[in-house]
Amino acid sequence: MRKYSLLTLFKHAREHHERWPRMWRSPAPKAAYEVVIVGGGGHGLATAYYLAKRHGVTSVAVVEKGWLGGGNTGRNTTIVRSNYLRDDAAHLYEFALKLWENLSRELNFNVMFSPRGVLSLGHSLQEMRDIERRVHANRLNGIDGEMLTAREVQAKVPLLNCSPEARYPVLGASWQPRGGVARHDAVAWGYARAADALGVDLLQHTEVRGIRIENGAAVGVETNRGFIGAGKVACAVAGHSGVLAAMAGLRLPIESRPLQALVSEPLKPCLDTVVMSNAVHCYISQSDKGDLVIGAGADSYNGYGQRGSLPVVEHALQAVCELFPAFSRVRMNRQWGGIVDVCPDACPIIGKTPVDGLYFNCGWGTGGFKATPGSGAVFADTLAHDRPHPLAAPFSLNRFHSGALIDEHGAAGVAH
Ligand code: FAD
Ligand code: PYC
Repeated sequence: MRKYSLLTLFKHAREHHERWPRMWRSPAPKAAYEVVIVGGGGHGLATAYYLAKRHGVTSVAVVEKGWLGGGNTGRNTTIVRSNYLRDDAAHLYEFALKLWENLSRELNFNVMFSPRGVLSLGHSLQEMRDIERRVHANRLNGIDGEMLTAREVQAKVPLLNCSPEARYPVLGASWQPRGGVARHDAVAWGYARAADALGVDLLQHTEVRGIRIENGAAVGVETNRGFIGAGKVACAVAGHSGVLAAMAGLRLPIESRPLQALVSEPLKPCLDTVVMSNAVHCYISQSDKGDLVIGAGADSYNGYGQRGSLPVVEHALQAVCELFPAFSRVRMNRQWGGIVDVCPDACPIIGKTPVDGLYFNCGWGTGGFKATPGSGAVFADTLAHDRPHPLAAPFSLNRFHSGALIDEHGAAGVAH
């Protein structure tokens, strides 16, 4: 093996840090684009990428008021799974999971997708019945899933307190082996770099302040950098969906709520799956860096602040200590919040609005990270063909008029 002196290593590291190529351009806005996507989170960036890659639509701008991936995409606990109860939702999330499985290769960017399995614990007979129903429904849809006994759960997660004396004893769990976690920033960066390479303009620090509508159709967006014309305006702004909709005179059935997460100091590897518990209520995994990544329920009030209240975080940590007594002395490093966009049926809205040329992809609430590739692919298809992609059709805004809601509160895994 070649040996390097410390000085050589230092010089090498410095040089490479100084000469990193930019991953995407920073262009000035053009006067107009075929499609303007508002929101540079994972969903907006994935939509831009698939528009260019699969549909040859390259006159596209992604308009982001902050930095790419700085919203919920860069703030979430990165759990990826497809074990939803209803057929329509299960098909959509499974489509996304299949894209995750090849995403690093597709983007030539390591998104660190780690299919380490997701456990959903059952702590009561009713919860076990609900979990089992979901596993059966998943298997009928060709989605992997198994029921585990408490003993099998204990064997998978030795640190978990499976004592029958616990306040809410672990009775068993569902297990989706193909689920797991991914590196959230990398997903945004990978899509951004690939979209830029295909000619998409990524406009950061560009805030949409108005949607210009002429003769009942959206014709562009007013921004802090001037007016940008658009053949189609596609909003993927998560917690700000209500704000953008109001700019077009629309009201969406969406509530914006804070959802918090926190990470601990790094530990040696001790947890190699994702554990979710609805009853005690927390979800936890260990990042490749060693931090425990922890989350809980949404704060119960509406708001646009990217922070939440202390009781929710305290409650999550009580749950972690109850499930994992060995973690009770672990120190927490950081806490933050995102703004999640929650629909009454805990399912997204994808597609057209009553305003011609204006489309929304929103309402993913507490669970849209896992959907990122699938959401981008079906939204791009919907925009390119001006009709809903078959997987997106059940998730139209119209379901709130027809009553065809798709209740996924049980599978959401997050109290809200
Ligand atoms: P975002 O990433 O929020 O992107 C929207 C972008 O729009 C933002 O960057 C914002 O700055 C921009 N924007 C807003 N208004 C404007 C404007 N006027 N002009 C220009 N730009 C604008 N999901 C899972 O599947 N698994 C999880 O484990 C999970 N955990 C979560 C934990 C937390 C704490 C949070 C907050 C969310 C979690 N989620 C999870 C949900 C998931 O993060 C989101 O559903 C998903 O990331 C939404 O992606 P997005 O691209 O639609 O939104
Ligand atoms: O949707 O799996 C999920 C999830 C876990 C934590 C937040 N959302």
